Amino acid sequence: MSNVKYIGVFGKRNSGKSSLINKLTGQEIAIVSEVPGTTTDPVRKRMEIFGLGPVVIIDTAGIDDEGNLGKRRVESSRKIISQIDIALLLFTNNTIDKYEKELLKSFRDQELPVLLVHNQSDIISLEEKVATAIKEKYGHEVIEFSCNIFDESEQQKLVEVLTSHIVKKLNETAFSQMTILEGLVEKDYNIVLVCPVDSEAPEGRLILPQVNAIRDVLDKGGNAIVLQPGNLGSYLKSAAVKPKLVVTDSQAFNEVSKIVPEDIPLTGFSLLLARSKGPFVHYLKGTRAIDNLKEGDKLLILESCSHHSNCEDIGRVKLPALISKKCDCRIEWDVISGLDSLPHKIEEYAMVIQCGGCMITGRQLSARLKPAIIAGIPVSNYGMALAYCTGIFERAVAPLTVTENIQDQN
Ligand SMILES: Nc1nc2c(ncn2[C@@H]2O[C@H](COP(=O)(O)OP(=O)(O)OP(=O)(O)O)[C@@H](O)[C@H]2O)c(=O)[nH]1
Ligand SMILES: [Mg+2]
Repeated sequence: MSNVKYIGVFGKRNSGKSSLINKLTGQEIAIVSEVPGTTTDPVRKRMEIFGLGPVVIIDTAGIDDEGNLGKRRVESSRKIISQIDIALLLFTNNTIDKYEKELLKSFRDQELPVLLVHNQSDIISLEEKVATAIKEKYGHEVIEFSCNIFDESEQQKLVEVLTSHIVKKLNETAFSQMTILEGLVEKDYNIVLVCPVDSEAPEGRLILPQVNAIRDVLDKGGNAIVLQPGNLGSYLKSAAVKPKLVVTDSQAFNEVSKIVPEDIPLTGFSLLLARSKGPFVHYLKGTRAIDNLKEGDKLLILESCSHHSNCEDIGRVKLPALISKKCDCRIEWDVISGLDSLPHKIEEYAMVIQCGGCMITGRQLSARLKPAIIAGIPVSNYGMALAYCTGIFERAVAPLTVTENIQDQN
């Protein structure tokens, strides 16, 4: 699961967004100039922030850009909103006008943490009455900043204050994410983890959900029994204590379900992943809507990594074929790759299916699905939809729906 935090920097042209990023990173990575509209496409820079770990800072084009090209730049800046964990909104000259107001509204709609930064305070300093009015109206403190302090140690102090605000805000508003076995493992529980080591398994290692599960069992003081499907039957026969739960790779579910007696709860890693990250309650309901799909309905497949991955085959080939077969009709599908926002005409789709989202944060995932959920479109994810189509869904979700810990993280 990705722990990298994404920080978006927004504001009008020439407010000093690129300058501020250079100060934060201590490098001249973004081009700065007095010409409004210098930054055109979003620019990403990875760095470490003490107390926070790795972050990606995203520089954006001015939100007041004009003309045809300018409008497209504004659009690309806006797209960043659904990809970040915190926004820094820069303004100058004590002025918050329609541009900043619109942005603040978008941030609020996405429940995105925001820091308001009054930049260029060396030219015009922040007025107390403006800061108070902003606090009253929007509930945000304003941080006074300048990128143009001659004394280097004074400049560094300002950077440290800003950084500590970022760390504080992100820690306060940390998007709650369940651990993979949250509510399913306690001290001394025996949890069997079935991890096939076949041609599809990566060379020399386990995959992330398997590693996370082992770690979670150990953290809670339980016992992780890790084995391959072929050893499961003899283990269960000889085990003195019945396991509290068996978790299997979903591909081996059918084989494993024949071995595990009905009175032992059984689930799959991909379902645990879906539960720990994403709007699980919506997934549960939405997945069952596969039965309602009819001839010509259109699916929207959301693939959250833009690089080539083996999920590509699941989303573009396996899943549509399985769904068509399950509902016995021809369906169509579009794929959105990367972190682009959902299409405006989301209502055209009968269902939205999201990948596991291993490369993105829980907030990014929920922000992506929110428009579909608001529009009342059923949402599901790869693991859950596959489980549904292969007939293992009900048994595999049963252990996850009896825990009192289901969080609706939308
Ligand atoms: N005096 C002063 N000048 C600043 C400050 N911050 C930025 N500038 C200057 O303002 C101009 C614009 O700065 P940029 O960092 O390029 O602004 P930007 O918001 O990235 O602008 P666009 O990319 O055009 O949207 C440059 O000439 C900077 O040197 C500041 O705090 N004080
Ligand atoms: Mg710039």
